[in-house]
Amino acid sequence: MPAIVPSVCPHDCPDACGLLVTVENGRVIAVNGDPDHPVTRGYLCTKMRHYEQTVHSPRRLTTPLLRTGNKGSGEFEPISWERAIELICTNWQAIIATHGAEAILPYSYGGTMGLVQRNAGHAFFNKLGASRLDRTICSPAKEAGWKSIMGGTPAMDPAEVEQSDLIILWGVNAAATSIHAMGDAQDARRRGARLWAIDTYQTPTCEAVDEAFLIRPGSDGALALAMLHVINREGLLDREYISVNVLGFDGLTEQILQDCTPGQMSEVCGLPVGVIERMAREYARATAPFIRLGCGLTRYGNGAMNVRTICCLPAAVGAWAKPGGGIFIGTSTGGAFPLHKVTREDFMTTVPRLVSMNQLGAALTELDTPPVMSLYVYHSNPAAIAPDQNAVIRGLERKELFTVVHERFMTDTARYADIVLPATTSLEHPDLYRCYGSYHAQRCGAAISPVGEAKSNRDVFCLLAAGMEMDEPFFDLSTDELIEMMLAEESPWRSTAVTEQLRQGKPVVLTPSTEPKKQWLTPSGKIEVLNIRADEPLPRLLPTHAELDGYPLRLQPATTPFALNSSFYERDNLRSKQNCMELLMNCVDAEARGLIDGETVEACNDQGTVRFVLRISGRVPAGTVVTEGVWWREFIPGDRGVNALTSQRLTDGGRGSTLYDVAVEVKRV
Ligand SMILES: Nc1nc2c(c(=O)[nH]1)N[C@H]1C(S)=C(S)[C@@H](COP(=O)(O)OP(=O)(O)OC[C@H]3O[C@@H](n4cnc5c(=O)[nH]c(N)nc54)[C@H](O)[C@@H]3O)O[C@H]1N2
Ligand SMILES: Nc1nc2c(c(=O)[nH]1)N[C@H]1C(S)=C(S)[C@@H](COP(=O)(O)OP(=O)(O)OC[C@H]3O[C@@H](n4cnc5c(=O)[nH]c(N)nc54)[C@H](O)[C@@H]3O)O[C@H]1N2
Ligand code: SF4
Ligand SMILES: [Mo]
Repeated sequence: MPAIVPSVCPHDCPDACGLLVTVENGRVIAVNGDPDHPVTRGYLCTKMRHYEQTVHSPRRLTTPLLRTGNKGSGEFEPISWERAIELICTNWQAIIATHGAEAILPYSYGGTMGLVQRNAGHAFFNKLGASRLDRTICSPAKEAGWKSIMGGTPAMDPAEVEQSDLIILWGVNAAATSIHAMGDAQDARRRGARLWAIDTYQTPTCEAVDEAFLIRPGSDGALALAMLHVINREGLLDREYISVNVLGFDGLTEQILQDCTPGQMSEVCGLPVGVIERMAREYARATAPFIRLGCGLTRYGNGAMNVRTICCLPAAVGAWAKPGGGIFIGTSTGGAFPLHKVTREDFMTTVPRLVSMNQLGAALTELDTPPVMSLYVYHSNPAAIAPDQNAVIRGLERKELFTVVHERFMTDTARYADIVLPATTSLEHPDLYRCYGSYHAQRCGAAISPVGEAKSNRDVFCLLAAGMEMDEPFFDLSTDELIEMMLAEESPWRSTAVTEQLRQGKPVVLTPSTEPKKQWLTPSGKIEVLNIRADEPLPRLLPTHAELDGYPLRLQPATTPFALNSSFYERDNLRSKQNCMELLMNCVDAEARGLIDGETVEACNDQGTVRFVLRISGRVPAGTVVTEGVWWREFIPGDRGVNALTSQRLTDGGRGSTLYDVAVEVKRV
């Protein structure tokens, strides 16, 4: 008889869906959405609908491997776990003796979001004294922009969207990346709310809204400033709300009256003046306008400023005062579980150097004092996902670099490893999950035993700790014992009853310790449009990096519904829905270059050259080209992926990646 086992989706997605896993004879035969999970409501995205095909994929790594061919060749022979751990520890001991422990660099990110498995390496590397990784590839500019105006104010409840009459999906491809939020927005629309999307090209989300506004990459700040200009000019500000809740609004209006007319900003963002004016009026006149702010507009040299400027809009019209009004950027439930019990910063005896994950290429090829002599990668695929792929690969090719990759599949990164270790999928290990799209959390156990000889992140770090002769009792604790330690500590975010439900594996709702929208957690207690502590005290127009690069087309590396970053490319059915690594281009740009639909083209800039199959498409405005997905090298037309065109430059706040701030020229091969 098959058994139904509850689990949680481990992916880097706002939802952390509740799963119901059907297990028969130790194998997963189906995975469904939990109908009783308040966010999931029984439906999963296309990617996870057949997760059993990932779990039991013939491509799964099932034993440790030792490199036999050149780096990158993918030639390996199986070895035992004992031998693998012994080789890693002997190499590390030699490196530490010669260069010191800072010569070892961990690299991890979003393969699993479970609190224990995601953070499993921290205690080990803290104890070792290895270099620390600045995990800033995703959305730190969004957080920095929010923080500079809203301080530590928690996110509003996204469920309020149902009370809004104007919903703006701003720089978020919700139909692909937050399907349940998209469902909520559609429900509100059916009840009469208007739904807008603001994007750089016609995404699946744009297809599903009342009106989509396509702007130039990184120009959201210009659009928001122009809207504020119009709202002010036409007397649509909520002056009473501003006088009580907002600091420094007059300084902003003075600045934008001169410099940010719709005419001037239209040149920057590409929308006609009349459209900007209409957007401003409709936004200001809506009863409870709700903005869902995505990551799209944040991965630019001006990303934090874009967020900060958009955050002035609800303050200007008093949207926060109404149920359903405001901006949602994502929940932050850090206070709910004492993660320090897993990460053990107290194991550090010194504070080792911090290396940006966005500058891995430079770290591997340029750092000295000491050079990086060993890289340990777990639940991440930097050879594909990190910016400036050419620099990353040059680094990974270094003969003296000792690379270990703990993975489920033979990824682009694993191909460069000296030793590959097989990793469990989320159905093969326990964990505790929270999420960033709502205030839910859930704990789960393993649904099946590990496939082959795969081991979880936590279990591997316990073996490595023993191999490096670390005598901390912490490394004898199981994942469940660590979860129990976190749950045992009381937190205002969860009552005793909620903690008990977590122990039983039920989805729960966490309660933020401050009530959102009631209080501004900034030094002045107001929304700080004027922030005297920031380098730029007031929001203003900042340029992107790429507009100064001198290449004519802006490239958008975008997300696809059929993959999640570089995950899911093992699945033939999902890959075939993406067709191949395409470059979408407007017919105007194609004609100007004499390019034909379906031919192989090369996009190039100062970082590198990448081959794509050209797709002439009306979904992309002239001047912008788009490619979707982060493809594995074995499936692409050339030998480099899209990140050979992205750069190691950082955002204006938060030290984030500028993965979308790219300019290129495109030509026939
Ligand atoms: N199916 C799927 N789901 C995912 C992921 C995935 O790869 N695939 N990735 C996961 C991860 S790690 C993350 S961080 C989230 C990200 O999810 P989102 O927050 O949705 O971010 P993106 O999809 O990166 O970008 C959102 C949209 O912004 C647009 N955009 C790009 N630049 C600009 C700009 O300058 N202005 C405006 N207005 N729009 C712009 C892009 O075209 C895209 O449609 O999704 C998660 N979920
Ligand atoms: N061009 C371009 N580049 C991007 C993006 C983009 O949209 N375009 N998105 C960026 C963003 S937002 C992010 S967050 C990053 C994400 O970058 P990554 O965090 O590297 O995410 P993935 O590409 O999904 O790779 C995760 C890997 O972890 C492995 N894995 C899964 N579970 C486990 C486990 O339990 N243990 C171990 N050891 N391995 C496991 C998976 O097999 C997979 O290969 O990429 C960034 N890079
Ligand atoms: S990737 Fe997101 S939408 Fe899909 S199942 Fe996981 S949590 Fe749910
Ligand atoms: Mo991300």
